[in-house]
Amino acid sequence: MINDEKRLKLAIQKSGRLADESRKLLEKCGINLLKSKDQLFCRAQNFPLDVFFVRDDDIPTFVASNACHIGIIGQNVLFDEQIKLPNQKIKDIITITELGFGQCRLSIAVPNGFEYENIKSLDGKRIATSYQGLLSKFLQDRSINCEIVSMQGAVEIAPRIDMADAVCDLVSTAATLTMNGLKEVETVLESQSVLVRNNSMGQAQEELLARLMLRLQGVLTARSSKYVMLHSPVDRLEEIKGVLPGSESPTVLSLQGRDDLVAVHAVCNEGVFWDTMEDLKAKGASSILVIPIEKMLG
Ligand code: PRT
Ligand code: ZN
Repeated sequence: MINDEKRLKLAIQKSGRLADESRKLLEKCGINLLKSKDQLFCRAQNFPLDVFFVRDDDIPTFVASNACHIGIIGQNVLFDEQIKLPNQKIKDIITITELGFGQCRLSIAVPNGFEYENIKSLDGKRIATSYQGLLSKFLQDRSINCEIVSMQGAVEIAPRIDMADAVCDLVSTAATLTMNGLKEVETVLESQSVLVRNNSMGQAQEELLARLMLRLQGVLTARSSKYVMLHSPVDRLEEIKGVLPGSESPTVLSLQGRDDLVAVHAVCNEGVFWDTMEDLKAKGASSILVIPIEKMLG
């Protein structure tokens, strides 16, 4: 029999915008999940991890109550619940790391015809939102008085049916706002998905979490890093090394039969964009290869 006390429990979104990326991240950490569509719980095959598939709004409660030790959630949901709910254990949930997916912003938007000058233009207005916690704090911090109209979805239609004068909703491309004749005027929060933890887990879980974090950091660092290989004229080597973004000590190798050229291999920790490559080429580099890195450790 498997000892439950020696397993780490993770809550992720069952279905929705964060579900696929959360699962993919676990796969990249070498953790295999066998899950049929409506399963609520899954025991990982090759790591002492149990995964619970729940609605994103329930993740803070799962983690706070120690039903799960860790969770993957959007900051927008986490912060909103932390403001709204009196439960101290929810307030005590800690963010371990940002995960770099599910990026969006919580914004206030008004109808195109609304003459908006600054935040004071919202004083006395009705704002529809599913994020009462974050919105009321944002307004309170700026001494703006509004009536908050609480809605669970379809917030963007509220001004059209005269339920509200403005909305406060999540935006990624802004296509939804545009389609509904709304314009963004204030950003309440920039958000992305994060890995969170509670403070109630035992020593066994702390150790498993440390093991998981090593893998996760490897995946996250690798994702933002690239392996660059190029040929550099010997007399321009220093100049070329200077252009390689975020690489500390590139490997320099001789090329057989060439004393004017060397091969340079480097792990670049920052984005390698087309303009970096053009810059390298302009400095005399040739045969430039930029390769994604799958995993990195140490
Ligand atoms: O069923 P469950 O409760 O688990 O899911 P849900 O329906 O509450 O959430 P879901 O799956 O829609 O979103 C989960 C999380 O994804 C959110 O909490 C955010 O952290 C993140 N996220 C990232 C987004 C968006 N981008 C996003 N664009 N969540 C929602 N949207 C919606 C937004 O509400 C609006 O309706 O997309 C529309 C706007 O998109 P654009 O591209 O037109 O601007
Ligand atoms: Zn939800």
